[in-house]
Amino acid sequence: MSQPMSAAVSTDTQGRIGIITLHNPPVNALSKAVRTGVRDAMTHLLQDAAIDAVVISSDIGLFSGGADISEFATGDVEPPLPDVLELIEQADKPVVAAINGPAFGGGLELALACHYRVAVTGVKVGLPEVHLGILPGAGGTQRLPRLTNVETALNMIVSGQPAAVQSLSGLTDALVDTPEALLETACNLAQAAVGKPIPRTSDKSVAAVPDGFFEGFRKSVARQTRGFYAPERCIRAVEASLELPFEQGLEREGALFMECMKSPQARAQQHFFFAERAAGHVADYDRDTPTRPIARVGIIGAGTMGGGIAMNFANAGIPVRLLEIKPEALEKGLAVIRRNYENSARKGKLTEAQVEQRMALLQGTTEYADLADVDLVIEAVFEKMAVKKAVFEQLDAVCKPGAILATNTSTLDVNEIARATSRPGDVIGMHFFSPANVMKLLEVVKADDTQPDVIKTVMQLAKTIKKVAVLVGVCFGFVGNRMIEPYSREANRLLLEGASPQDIDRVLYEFGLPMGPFTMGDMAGLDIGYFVRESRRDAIAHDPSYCVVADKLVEAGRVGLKAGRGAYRYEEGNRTPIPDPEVLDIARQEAERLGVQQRDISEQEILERILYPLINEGCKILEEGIASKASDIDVIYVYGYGFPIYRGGPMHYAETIGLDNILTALKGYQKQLGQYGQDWFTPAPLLENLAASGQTFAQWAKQRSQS
Ligand code: 3H9
Repeated sequence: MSQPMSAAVSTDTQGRIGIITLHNPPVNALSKAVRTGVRDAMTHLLQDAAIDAVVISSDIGLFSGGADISEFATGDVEPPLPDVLELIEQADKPVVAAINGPAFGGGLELALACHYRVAVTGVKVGLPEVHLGILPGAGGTQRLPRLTNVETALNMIVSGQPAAVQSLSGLTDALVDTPEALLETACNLAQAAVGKPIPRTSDKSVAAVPDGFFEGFRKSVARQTRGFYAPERCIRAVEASLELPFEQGLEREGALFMECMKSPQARAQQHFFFAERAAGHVADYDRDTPTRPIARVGIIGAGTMGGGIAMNFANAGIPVRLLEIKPEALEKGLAVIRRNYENSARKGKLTEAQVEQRMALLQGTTEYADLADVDLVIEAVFEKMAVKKAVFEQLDAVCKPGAILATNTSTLDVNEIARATSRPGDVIGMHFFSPANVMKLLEVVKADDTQPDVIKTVMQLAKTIKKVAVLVGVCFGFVGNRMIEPYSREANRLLLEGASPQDIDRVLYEFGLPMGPFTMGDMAGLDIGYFVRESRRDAIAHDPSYCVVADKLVEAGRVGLKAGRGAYRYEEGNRTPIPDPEVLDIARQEAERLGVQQRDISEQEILERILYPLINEGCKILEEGIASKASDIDVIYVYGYGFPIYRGGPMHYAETIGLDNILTALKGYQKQLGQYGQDWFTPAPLLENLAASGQTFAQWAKQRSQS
């Protein structure tokens, strides 16, 4: 008879085996109720003379997603997870973990503390704490090296990547093929262990590693861990498993865990964990809103963007019709996709058979009529309103009723595009980021008439194609590109005032971005920004200093890497940017012409001048309702623009600096800027309000939703 210890944990018996079952949907997080429940259940079963052994299992699809991250902020750790696991490991009756589904973080640590582990083949296990800015703090860094080996443990803990349970030699004592067979096998194993010496992981020793192993490992991960605080602490904790006896190793792990937990990076990364999930909580639809089935997709344009978008669907097993008007362009597009897949195969990421399966899902066409039966069509043609409208008129004529018509525009008015059709309710923006087959972000743009079921369908479809979708409203550039505008504008203005491209790039690289604005601009092509400026000269005409150096560079043929010259120069066949005095000369001449005094500019000023206007724009975007939450902006910037995740995104970063400090700095720069550019620094009313009231973005959003 099953006895609930708490709503989240129950006990049952099978003969002389006690079974503890976790039930804390959605992920069996090890919240206070679960830790208390497991501790009480263990204590009860260990005292029960009718019980010889214990099995710990789960009755939801996961074994456990680990510690309850939402409890970290409360500071309530009682009963501490390490103490509960100590109780399990020191039990004088054998304890078996029955791992039915994913076991992550504290969930895997729970299993590691048991005396035996049985798992379903294929289940993923991992210690992803590093992604939350912390390390496994319930014995994972000491027990995993003892059960597997140091190298496996280091790789798992520092990368945070999960592995299939069967690939981890030493971890499990038995594997079963189906979840149905698990409990019986676990109970049999428990029964067979009765009366035998109890194999405690803490009693095992760690196999030695060659001299210099840890230094070699540090070097091998230096690039991907640049700027992060937790990975080095993870390494030190695993080192302790070799250097110290188990108990002292646990203490060292605990101390390193607390160091990480107190770091601003942990707060930022945990903020981001919830931000990413909150992006999927959208007020425009609810549980009852239907979705439209998407079995076949059409894509207009087989260029870099269209091809990348098409690959996402083929990767997810969804057939695609790829349309180009010119057969040569179509052939070229399909050939590029094949080459991309073949490169992946060469790197061992795909098999030859998978390449062929994916290519078979991509059917080229030059006829709009072939899109008559698709459920969703995504347009990825030249970024000009007239061209887009012509495409949507054609789609309106050929697509079946109910088909979703999406545009991949990165700047244009989706309402105007929707009005080119007789069915604006079916029109939506799907703004992919380049390269579209790699970048995780998808800005989903709702226009005035977009129907809730269309929004819900596209938001859910994003998950199917492994994108993180953020719903945004219509304005020039939506969220991401609108905010990048002040970022590049100020970088250019600083160049005019005397900072060099390499100074500016270095400051942003050290802040944590993958590269600074000038290296990025050269890679993308400076002509792209130039064309955008050409299309909005009216809006910028009042400021003759606006990106003036960038304009001069383009006009001198310095369009970036592809020309071997941009904000830097490049040697033939080499992508390394080389500082070029000619660029500084151009900046000097322009400064003289405009009466701008060149000077030495501090690193702090460079950072603030570039990031604070971007944050200010974020505030305007929030106030206008273009983004519904500050955390959505953070998700867009981390996944779309490489903003360092350990700073939580620009809006979280703003709160760590203090909104009042940002406001003061903006006002200071506004005064300092002189004749040109002052208006760009006008603080957003929302920033003024929050700085005055001391409210956070989240508190403001909550208040707004209630009013
Ligand atoms: C740890 O264990 C520390 C220990 O070493 C030491 C302690 C002393 N806690 O992702 P989903 C929520 S640190 C609280 O959409 P999926 C999530 O916010 C932990 N909540 O589902 C969402 O809520 P909502 C180490 C959590 O099926 C809902 O559950 N563990 C937690 O796509 C569904 O989540 C990790 O880092 C949690 N641990 O993926 C694993 N996990 O519906 C973190 C999820 O309100 N979790 N939620 O938006 C994951 O990676 C994925 O959630 C998982 C399921 C793969 C488990």
